[in-house]
Amino acid sequence: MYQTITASLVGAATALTMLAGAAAAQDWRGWNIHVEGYPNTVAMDRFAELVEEKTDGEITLQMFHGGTLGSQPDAIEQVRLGGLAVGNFNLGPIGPIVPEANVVSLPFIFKNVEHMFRVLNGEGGQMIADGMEAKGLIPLAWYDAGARSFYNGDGPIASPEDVEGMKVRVMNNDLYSGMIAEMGGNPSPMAFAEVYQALQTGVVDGAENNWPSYESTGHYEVAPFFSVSEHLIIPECLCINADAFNGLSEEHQAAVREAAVESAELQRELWAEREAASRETVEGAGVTVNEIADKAPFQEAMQPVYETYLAENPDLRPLVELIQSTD
Ligand code: GTR
Repeated sequence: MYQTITASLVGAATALTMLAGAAAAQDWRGWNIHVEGYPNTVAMDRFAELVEEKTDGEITLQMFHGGTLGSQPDAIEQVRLGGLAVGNFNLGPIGPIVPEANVVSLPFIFKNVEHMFRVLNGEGGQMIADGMEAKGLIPLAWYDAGARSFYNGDGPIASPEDVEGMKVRVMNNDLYSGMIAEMGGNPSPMAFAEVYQALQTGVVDGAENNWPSYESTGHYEVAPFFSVSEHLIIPECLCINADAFNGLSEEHQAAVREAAVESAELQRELWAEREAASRETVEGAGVTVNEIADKAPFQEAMQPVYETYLAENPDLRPLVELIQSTD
């Protein structure tokens, strides 16, 4: 009898310990759109390792790469709602949900990538992060995504007039559709995964992206003219569901944030290398690179895009001006 009671007490205690353990341990799932070896993929895997290490295995993260868990707009919703814990997102498709974050999708708003990071590290970055958190997403760190330029199959784009009548794939965001329409082109919002085939079959005539994505997707094979317009410099985030993050202990919050910052440092290093390597790869494959000496006509053509954005978001004028006046 005595033994039976002891045994069941021990059993109950074990079950309780297991339960407590289960409540503390967290198994996260993460989304990423890119292929193996891409800087963001490597950096998100590193984030997963670091989170596990720094929380002594109390938080684990399983990463799903290549967009296997869905398109980017869907994945953003999933992280907002908590179906997924984390994701590496471009701020382009976050813009339609978070007006403050949409400011980075104004063409030519940043002078270069360094300027973008200076803004993100200051008050402007805080305003963007606060806007995102209010919509359920916390940006733990910022990734580099370089500058985006136009590419197509028919010949170089040297001036906005060359875009006239062209069907151009853009990410889902009205600002990008406006950007193409202002040059007389036909914007075609479409998921990243569909672009190769759309270019190949002529559903679109062109698209726009940075060097690494132009190369990793093979778009250069079907759109071999790359015109260096650098019309958009859009940051990316390592984003987490706000409730998941705010529900962590202070120690775990610090550990996860540290892991994200280290992951971003790695991403930016790898990004610099990959930008150069991708350019070399596509040039080696016969891509014609058209440097655009004078970008002023493109910048002027974008004025109506700014006017529409500011008319729809008058309260964000200070943020636009803050970015424009940041050195
Ligand atoms: C890439 C970016 C992806 C995705 C893609 C696109 O540069 O890293 O997150 O936004 O562009 O054009 O859809």
